[in-house]
Amino acid sequence: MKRRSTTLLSLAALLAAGLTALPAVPAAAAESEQLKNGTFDSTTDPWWVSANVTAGLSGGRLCANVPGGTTNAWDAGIGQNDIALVKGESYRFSFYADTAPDGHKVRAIVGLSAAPYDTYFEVAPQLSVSGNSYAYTFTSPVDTPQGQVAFQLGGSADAWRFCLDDASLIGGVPPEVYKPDTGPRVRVNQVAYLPAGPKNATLVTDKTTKLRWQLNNANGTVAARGWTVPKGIDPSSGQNVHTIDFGSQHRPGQGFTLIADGERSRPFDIGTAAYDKLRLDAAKYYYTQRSGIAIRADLRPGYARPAGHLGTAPTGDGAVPCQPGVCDYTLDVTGGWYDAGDHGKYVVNGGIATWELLSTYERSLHARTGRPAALGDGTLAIPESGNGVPDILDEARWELDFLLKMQVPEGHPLAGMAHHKIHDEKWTGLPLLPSDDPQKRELHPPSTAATLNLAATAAQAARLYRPYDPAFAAKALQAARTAWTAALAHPDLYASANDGTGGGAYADDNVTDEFYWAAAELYLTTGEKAFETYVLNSPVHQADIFGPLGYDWARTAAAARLDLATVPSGLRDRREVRRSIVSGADRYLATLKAHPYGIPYAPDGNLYDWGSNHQILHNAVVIATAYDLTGDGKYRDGAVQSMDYLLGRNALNMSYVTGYGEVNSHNQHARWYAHQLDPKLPSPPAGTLAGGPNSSIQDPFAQGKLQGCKGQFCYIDDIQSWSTNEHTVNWNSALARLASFVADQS
Ligand code: 9MR
Repeated sequence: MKRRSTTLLSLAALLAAGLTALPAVPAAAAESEQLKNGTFDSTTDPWWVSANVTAGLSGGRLCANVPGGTTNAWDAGIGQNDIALVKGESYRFSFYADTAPDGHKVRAIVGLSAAPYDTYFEVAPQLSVSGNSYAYTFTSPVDTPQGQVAFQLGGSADAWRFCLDDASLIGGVPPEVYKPDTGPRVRVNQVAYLPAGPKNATLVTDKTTKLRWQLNNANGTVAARGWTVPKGIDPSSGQNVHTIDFGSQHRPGQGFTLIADGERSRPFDIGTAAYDKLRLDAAKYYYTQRSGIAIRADLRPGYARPAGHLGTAPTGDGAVPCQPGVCDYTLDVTGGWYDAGDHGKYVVNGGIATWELLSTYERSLHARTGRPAALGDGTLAIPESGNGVPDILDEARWELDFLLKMQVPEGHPLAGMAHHKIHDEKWTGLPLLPSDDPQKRELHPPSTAATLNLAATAAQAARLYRPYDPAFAAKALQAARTAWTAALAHPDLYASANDGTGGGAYADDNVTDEFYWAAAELYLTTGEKAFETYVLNSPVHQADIFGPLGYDWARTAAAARLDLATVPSGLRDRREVRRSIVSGADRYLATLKAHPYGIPYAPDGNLYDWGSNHQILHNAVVIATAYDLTGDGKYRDGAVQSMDYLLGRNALNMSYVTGYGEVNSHNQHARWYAHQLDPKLPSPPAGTLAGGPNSSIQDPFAQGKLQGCKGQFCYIDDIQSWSTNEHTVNWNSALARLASFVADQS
């Protein structure tokens, strides 16, 4: 049945009101309907219906009786297949729907009808008993003859009825132009500037000559005034910008605003409290990432959930087999942290994240401003709080125990090597609690990179846990030695870039940096000559490793270099090592000074990398370490200033840390913090870092909205944008580390 759409109604209303300015109508000939029989006048063909649903015609609609008691949205549904989608073409997807009882949701998708069942567009509107029309525009990221429109109806405890009419997918429509709401043009750190720290802001304006600015207190009185400095076009955003330096203002307070060019910034504080909290929140993130343990409501109100992936095969991690043909044993790999928004657990990424948490703690032992008690026992509200061990060590231990379980046991081929990863056989949809994951779990082949990651982190753990748990320290060191020997015997077992179904590939075919890192940690813990010699002879040791992109899970040389520079040892050329940190920091500081948004990040070709936010943090960590080494305030200020960008001084005018700043990322791609898709689920916890701008926008959602984006604009706070807006353990560790440094500067 053809219903009058709400668009037509409002157009009629406009005409009745005497308004003649009609929206531009695209040439009708270019538009073409892709769905067959969306009006259900005499039949429901060619729509399919899942076996557990009964559907038929009712009042010129297709009505479906949906059973209760299913788990996932895709456990029940109706749809149509064999729809040709054209890459780069925009489509208007529209339908009418009603429901009984009121308030049910439908997950309406356009995707692939065959494995791997990719979703190109999805919405989940809440339906009403009286019925509504819905219309959306998206751009297809692929060419396929196997497109599908589906209405997923599962996941409800109770039975319900869904009725559909006027389903339409029209190709050739003008693309929807996505324009982010960037708010006031004065861009500040929306959280806090340190009283004694640098205070900078960026003004977006067409004006090319200097302008007046003023800083207002919360009560509206003027606290400071000055002139902007015009900077021209900023390549990272394409905007014409000025900078504002109000560093002369030292008095603490809340609710300041900065006014320039007729615009008032979002409010911010001058104070230190936010960083004490951020240090803890960034580290508290890990508890709710834990696998194999129920998350307690008393420790994380709103985040309680059953333990995920306990038990055995096929869906538990208690006795996980390998992928077919890879091994003939099973391993108990329960525990550890989930990597990100998915349920995978990856040794290389878990390893670098563990190193960074451990290093946050280790820095507090050695740095001039370090305060070990700040992350000590009782600070993180975790089950182990009160056991006499610093909480940050307890949290890292949860992952370390898992990493050790990934090592191939004695008596098997490749004994001593570490399996690269363990995850689902196939990708799952969102939302999905870890405890509801129906997929088969599999171990993937051992790799040299994973083995060296294990060696490095277990060796580091051995020195840090020795005062608290000597037996664990000894076990960790033994595992590290075993891994090191195994890696030397199998130096080129690389994880395949094609092994990315059901989990991330984390492929890396250059492991000279991982060898260097493992040798460095083994040396720092044991002081043994053989490891020192390996470090000194490594081609990475003298190399210039501080390039524009920050260190990360694949580029681990900096982990070694930073520790060799800061952890006490008798390393023969330790002075040169320390000097290399300072010269890397000088370069990052020069980048920051030249950047009108004040960041130590200017990637080649302005190509923001996947997870750019943590790379910015990592470059800032190098600057912070130069301060720890030299005590020179310019490095302290550079590191502190880098935080401004993450907390709102950026082209999008948003904080990338959940719960921090007036406008902040809170829809990160996540299966169990999927509040955007299911209001009963929480958003990510406060202190969760979003990956941030990623020029390559690999996910279809971002491709539909951000095509042609420039640098800083390649980000969208939507749960579907897994390439710009995921959260992950190795990014939050960067936040924990820098937040900890900044908190120590108060
Ligand atoms: O952060 C990872 C990025 O560097 C890689 O290029 C990308 C592709 O392998 O994977 C990213 O990591 C994701 C992983 O594959 C799966 N879990 C979520 C991770 C963050 O998006």
